[in-house]
Amino acid sequence: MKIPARTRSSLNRHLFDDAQVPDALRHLLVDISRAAKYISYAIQTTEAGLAGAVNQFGEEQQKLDVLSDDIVREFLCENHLVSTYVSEEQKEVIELEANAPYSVVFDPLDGSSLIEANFAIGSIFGVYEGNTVLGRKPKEQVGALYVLYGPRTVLVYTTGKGVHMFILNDVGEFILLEENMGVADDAKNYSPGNLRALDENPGYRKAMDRWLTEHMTLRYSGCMVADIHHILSKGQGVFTNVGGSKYPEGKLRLPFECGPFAFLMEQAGGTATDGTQPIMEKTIQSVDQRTPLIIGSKNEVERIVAMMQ
Ligand code: P6P
Repeated sequence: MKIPARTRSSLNRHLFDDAQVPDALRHLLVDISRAAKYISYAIQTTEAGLAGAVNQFGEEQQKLDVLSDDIVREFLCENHLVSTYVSEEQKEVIELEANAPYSVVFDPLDGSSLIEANFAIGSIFGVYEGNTVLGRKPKEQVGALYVLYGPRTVLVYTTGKGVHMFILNDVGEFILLEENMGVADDAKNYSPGNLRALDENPGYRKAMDRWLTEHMTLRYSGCMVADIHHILSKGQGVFTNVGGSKYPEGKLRLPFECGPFAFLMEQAGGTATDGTQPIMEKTIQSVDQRTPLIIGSKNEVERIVAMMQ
């Protein structure tokens, strides 16, 4: 029987036909997308501002980031494909099944402090082959994806063959919205985090002054998933979170925040560095390892690095 022409491209079908990844990786990525649907639902139905309190039925409401972590864990256990995982919500590497083929890093709900302000927040995932993430480099990832819970819930993934965006439709399926998202070499927008470092980091101050004098457009929400998605969806921009006294290595974590985004951004034609080396080349030494991050349009990243030398 001839396979019907493609009328809609689901995530599952795109992973099979376009990414052509091994079935086990496709299964794992689809399961991660299933977890994201439940997180999206939890965000929509939890009375904002009551997260982590008691709901109108007197039931204890878990904080949404704890609930999101539990949801992801449930799906990572269900498919017997995950050997270990590293979560922003867990202090140690969590071991599931020793002989399973993949290890996963994730931030189940990045930007959760913004929930009560009803800002867009997101989940970040990276996938490695094998049974450990410690000692690995982000360039070894076989998959990276994020889900942005905004006015629309979108999922963006790469497995090394470009960056592709899907939207969660009314029947709960992620449907292809845009293939091969790209980032231009020059930026018009800037997204500067950890501004408390401006007074202590002269190079960062120089970069900020230049963005202001060149009248570039500021776009910053406080959630890196939304801010870096802004770069990918606009096709240009730069996002920074660099060191200062409060966070000497910057605020963001290498394993489950900067590593997955570095893979995605390089696949989109951009770049990601800590100011001295590519994020993709940094060895993960601990689950909560922080790193400075300058990510986005190549030429702008290079200009910032030169000023911060
Ligand atoms: P700052 C959110 O908590 C987060 O981890 C990132 O999503 C975001 O970019 C950063 O922290 C915000 O940092 O310094 O602006 O509060």
